Amino acid sequence: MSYLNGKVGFRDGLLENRSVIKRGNYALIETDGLVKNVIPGFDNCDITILASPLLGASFCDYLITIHPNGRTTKGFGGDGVETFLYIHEGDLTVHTKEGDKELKAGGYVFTPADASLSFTNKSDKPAKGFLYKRRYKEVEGHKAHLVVGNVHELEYWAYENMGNVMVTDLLPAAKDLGFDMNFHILSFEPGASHGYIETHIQEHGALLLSGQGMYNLDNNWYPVEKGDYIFMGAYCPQAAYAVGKDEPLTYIYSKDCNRDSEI
Ligand code: UGY
Ligand code: MN
Repeated sequence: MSYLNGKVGFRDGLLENRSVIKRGNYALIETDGLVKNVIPGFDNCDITILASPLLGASFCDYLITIHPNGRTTKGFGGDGVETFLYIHEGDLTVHTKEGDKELKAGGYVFTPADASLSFTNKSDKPAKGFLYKRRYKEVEGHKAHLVVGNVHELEYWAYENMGNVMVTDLLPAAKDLGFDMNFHILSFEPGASHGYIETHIQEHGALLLSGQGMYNLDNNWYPVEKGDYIFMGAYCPQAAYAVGKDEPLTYIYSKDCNRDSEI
């Protein structure tokens, strides 16, 4: 059952679900089973909290549907918390210190920790997004800044010299130590895969935007598809094969960067 897939009430088949939760290590969360969470400060929005510290993540991820006239009433984040919003369907007006910015599908906004994120859906259709917040880790002499963009206007390049895997960075963290995290998009043509099973300290929260694949999480293989969410905790071994015929396996994901480990 989920308000997101329209499957509610009596079910024809057995109760079954692909979600797997290994707290602190990884989680695969499919759409079926997700419920709405009420969060003060959001008007006329449906929100589901995905990753959180209760799952073992140092950040929070959310699915958000902003209905027509839906809006933030007090700003999200700020006071040391940075935020990011990616819109995968619909239009949204974001209110920034540089004025109002119009996000279309593929649009995104990063708001640094000294400002909060606010928006209004002025359109007559719902806007659907992937929302993120994290406590910012400062580093002397550097500072993150507001970023507004659209993934359809970014340059993509071959991932680790593999022409059937494309990647892009949504934030300028590779050139700016002020950013302590980045968002990326990775896209695997059917049959493509990572070149190795990664093991690294960084955490990820990934939303699958298209396609199907087999995902390795801590050396367990899981079928995955568009709409699934994956949390990968620090040091969780991870890799994917894309399967299917026509559609690439594409996901947007966060990754912390540019900071030493705490001790
Ligand atoms: O950037 C990354 O660490 C990315 N390659 N990880 C992943 O796709 N699971
Ligand atoms: Mn990784």
